[in-house]
Amino acid sequence: NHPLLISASPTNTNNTLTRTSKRFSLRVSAVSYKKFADSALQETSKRLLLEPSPLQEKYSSMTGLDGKTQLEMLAFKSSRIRLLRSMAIESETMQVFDCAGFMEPQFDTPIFCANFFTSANINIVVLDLNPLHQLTDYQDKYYKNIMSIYQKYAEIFPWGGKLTGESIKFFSPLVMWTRFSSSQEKHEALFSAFLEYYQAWLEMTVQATEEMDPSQVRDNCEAQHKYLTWRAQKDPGHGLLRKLVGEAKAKEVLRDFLFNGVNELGTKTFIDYFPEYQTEDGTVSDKRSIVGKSFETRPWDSKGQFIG
Ligand code: BLA
Repeated sequence: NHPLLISASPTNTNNTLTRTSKRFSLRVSAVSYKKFADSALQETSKRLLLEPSPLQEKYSSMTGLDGKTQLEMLAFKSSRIRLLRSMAIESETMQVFDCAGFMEPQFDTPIFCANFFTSANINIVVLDLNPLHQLTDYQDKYYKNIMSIYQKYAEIFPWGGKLTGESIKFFSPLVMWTRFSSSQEKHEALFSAFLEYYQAWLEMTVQATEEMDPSQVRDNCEAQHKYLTWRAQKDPGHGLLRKLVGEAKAKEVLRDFLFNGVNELGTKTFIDYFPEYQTEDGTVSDKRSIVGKSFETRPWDSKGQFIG
């Protein structure tokens, strides 16, 4: 129990107790992602002054409609990090972890993105520093020198096969996209990969120089807004989240917590950014994808060059 968590929810005097008892009950299940968030926060507070996000008062924990599934949220900010948030979902049959870090728009540093879904049979993993821009300069600046991080895990976590084609432009050459069945070894490797990617993101965050040119700041802001708009509308976790907490609550969690900023950072709509999703009557298509599944193999070479 790190002090950050307790200071984050001053109103919940029971916090320590709930978390301790949950930890205990977790010993029966194979995987818990709670320590992932704890470790990331610990690393962050070594480098930056973290404050609780105003979102933390509204979102700390929820119970699913089944009365059993637990959802736990953490949300922090710092002078340069607009939002660092995580959600861990735990039930008897499944564990989900969604952790993201979004910068203030004066910075063009990538978005930290860890999305882990674990059920009895399968793990679905995306771990990446999602790029804000697609330019070669940008790739060189942020990824070229750290491709070794990806290479270190390439063998144990091979490319997960075809995915929603639209997703690839939100991923960087560093992305770890993989599926595997659970084993102690894989889960330990996932933990160290998570921390290593997180450390790389943290280092970029600390080193980043603030953009002074208003048009560049606008570009960063729009790129982040486009990203949030995509994920708030089409993220693959939506279906499960709706099942767990119901339609209305899921929408609120998605737009206000997980992809916070979608209502504040810009005014463009989903259709403005992704017109190919417009249906005859002007609404957004329910389809997850227009282009379909693609990229059977990794579309970047080991140096991070896009090979399509
Ligand atoms: C599956 N999650 C997936 C897949 C991807 C991602 C690529 C494979 C299916 C596909 O190709 O769409 C993750 N996709 C991402 C991420 C980005 C993206 C991170 O575009 C970022 C830009 N996953 C979660 C959460 C839940 C979850 C919070 O992150 C549940 C609450 C569940 N993901 C989940 C499930 C599947 C999945 C159940 C398998 C079902 C499916 O493929 O539809």
